[in-house]
Amino acid sequence: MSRAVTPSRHGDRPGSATARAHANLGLVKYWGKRDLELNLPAVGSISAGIEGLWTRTQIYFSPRYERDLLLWDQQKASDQATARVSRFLDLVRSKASLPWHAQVRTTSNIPREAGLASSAAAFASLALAANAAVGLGLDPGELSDLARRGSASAARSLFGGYVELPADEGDRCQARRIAPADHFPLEVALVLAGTQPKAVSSREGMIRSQGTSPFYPSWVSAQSADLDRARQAIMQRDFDRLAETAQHNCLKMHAVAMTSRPPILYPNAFTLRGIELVLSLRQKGVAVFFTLDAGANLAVFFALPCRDLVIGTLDELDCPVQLTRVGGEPALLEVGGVPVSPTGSGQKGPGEAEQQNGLSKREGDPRQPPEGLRPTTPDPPDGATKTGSEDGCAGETGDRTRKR
Ligand code: 2P0
Repeated sequence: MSRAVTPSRHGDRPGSATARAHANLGLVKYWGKRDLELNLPAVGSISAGIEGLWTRTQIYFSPRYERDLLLWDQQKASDQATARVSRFLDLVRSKASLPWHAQVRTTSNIPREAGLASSAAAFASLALAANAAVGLGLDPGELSDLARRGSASAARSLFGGYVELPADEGDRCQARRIAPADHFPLEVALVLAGTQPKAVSSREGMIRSQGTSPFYPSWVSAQSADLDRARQAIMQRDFDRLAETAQHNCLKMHAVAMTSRPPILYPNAFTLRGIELVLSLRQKGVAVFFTLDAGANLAVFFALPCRDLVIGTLDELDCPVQLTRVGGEPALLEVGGVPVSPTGSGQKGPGEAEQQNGLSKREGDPRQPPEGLRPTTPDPPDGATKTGSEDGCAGETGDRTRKR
């Protein structure tokens, strides 16, 4: 699609806009590509938007620029990262029949390339801002299709709450919202077990897995059943069904990664201990489950009544923990210098002012690796001996998770 645009129609700052988008974490994972050039997924996926992880992107197209410039937190980005953004902007320029280059400035509280969906938030916010800056007028579905070309998971960040990106046939693939976050409100503890950039990117990992893991074909063939289960669980607010499906799907994805040649190991010792702790809570009937993307950081989803129990148990890890929830509505903040956010300020999104680093002091710095893993397992905190039913946080009986 090519639409002639007039960037100068936006006031006295032609071709500029700012948008915010959030990270999302796969509950049913995307791992594999059907088309490398068009970045089409080989499998469908379902994600949850993460309220506390966001990226804010400002874009400014101008005939004065000779090339694209990318600034990350006011620092010039690497040539590689700039080239990736430039390739994405070529798509926008082609759709808009616009020759101008752009300056792109991002601010984010997400550790980069650490399995916390930094590229999803980055390309979703970039797509949203670029669309507005050049007046393309793409709707959310079309925008998600565009964002997918930058990073497939970015398609899911064009919507908050629970989102599905199907593995459609053809050369398009748009995400769609399954349910808003308040349909099935869940809390999330992000256990920051390793926030350094991963050794193997998702893209490289997927290509390697497709070519070498003996389990890749069965991973692909079982995916639609997992998608059906997770979709139904979300619609029915069935915590246990979602928990079992998400955990199993996560472990399958990592089994495929681990059995690639050379192997790809994203979890570390902290991650594995965290998984053990979550599984022990689940055995006691606590409404909690884990997942991890292409990185060591563990995402622990739980029902609100279980909060103290879950946090107290995760405390054993001595890792920074960021508390947040499912959410993550994207927002267009300004166009041509004119605020357009729903709040009217166009300046701060939910939690932005309070969470410039995404963490309270107690929770530590997400960019610092945790200190050593404790050698022994201490007694569980007081709450950990309770069963779910005693404090209202059992998998199927907690207030927030009861089936309708
Ligand atoms: C997911 N991941 O569903 C899975 C789980 C990583 C592991 O979506 O190559 O960074 O840019 O399209 O979008 C990460 O995938 O990969 C991802 P590209 P992307 O959350």
